Amino acid sequence: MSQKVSLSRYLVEEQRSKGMIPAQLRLLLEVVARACKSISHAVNKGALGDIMGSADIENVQGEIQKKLDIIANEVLIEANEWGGHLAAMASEEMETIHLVPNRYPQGEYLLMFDPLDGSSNIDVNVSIGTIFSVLKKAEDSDSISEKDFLQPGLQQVAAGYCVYGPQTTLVLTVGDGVAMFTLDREQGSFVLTQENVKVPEDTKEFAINMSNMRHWDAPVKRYVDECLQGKDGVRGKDFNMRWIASMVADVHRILTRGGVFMYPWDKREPHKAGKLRLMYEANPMSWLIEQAGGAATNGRQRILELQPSQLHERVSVILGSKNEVERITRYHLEK
Ligand code: P6P
Repeated sequence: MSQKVSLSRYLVEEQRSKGMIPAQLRLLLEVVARACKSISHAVNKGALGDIMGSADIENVQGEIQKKLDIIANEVLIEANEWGGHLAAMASEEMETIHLVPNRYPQGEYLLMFDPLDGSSNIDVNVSIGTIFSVLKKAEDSDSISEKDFLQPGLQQVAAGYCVYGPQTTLVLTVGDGVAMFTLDREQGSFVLTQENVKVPEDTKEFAINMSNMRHWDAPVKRYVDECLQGKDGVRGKDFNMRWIASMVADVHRILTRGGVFMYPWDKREPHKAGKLRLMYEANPMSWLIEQAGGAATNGRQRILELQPSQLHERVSVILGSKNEVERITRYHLEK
């Protein structure tokens, strides 16, 4: 039987062969992976632990937090504070950035995360996940502030997610392709189960919340209508549809078998660019998709090139199989 490659061994060998994972970044990724293991353990308890349901607290997004949202956020904060690899953290669940306490040494990395994406699915036992993105602080930056985080997605040095589903799988890129690690619960470690992940350039599967159809902009409606016309329409093939309402699960399916995911701007809240957050949802997922040969735009621009103006800003997201994303983007640019 071929020897199992642990996450730690993968990171060491990647550094040895490609020089892309310096020791502090390796420590960061191992700490985040351990935090995800703890979150997976809490999620898997379900109703057996006092962790289901709402915490009856509203977060910065105006959403009522689930108990597990708070638990996951605290696990990530506590795991990353003491290691000396971070300067600061930012989370979907916290209005402002979280500086590493003075009692610990400061590092050069900035960590952003959505601690538990898709948490509306917790109580119905549907896959959820943790999304994370890593940036480097500017060399000359001594007092860290929110503006240190406002870097385009192209500046990321690592990004990934951990999906808590039938398997707990960590998916990671440091800019040298995408690798997947499945949690071996007997050993308690993440084991490499796929590398050089590739998203097929074409697909017959789209993901969007169809209940918002009447609110979509014309290019999105045109694209979805053509998919629904199937082989008798301009696309000449039938399409399937999936919507898990958990971005991590939908993106994992696309990285595994292709597809296109859309959460576009719509007329419900026209002043908002979209529902999903740029810094800790769209940017890490877009980099993973691009590293696997896919594409990611906001309908008009490459997501990774967008210059953020605030920590929790939202963005329209169209990502997945390259040829589908290019078609949808073309429809937007023709409008
Ligand atoms: P809707 C989960 O709340 C999330 O942020 C993403 O994970 C998911 O893709 C989307 O929102 C689901 O939104 O409007 O379909 O419930």
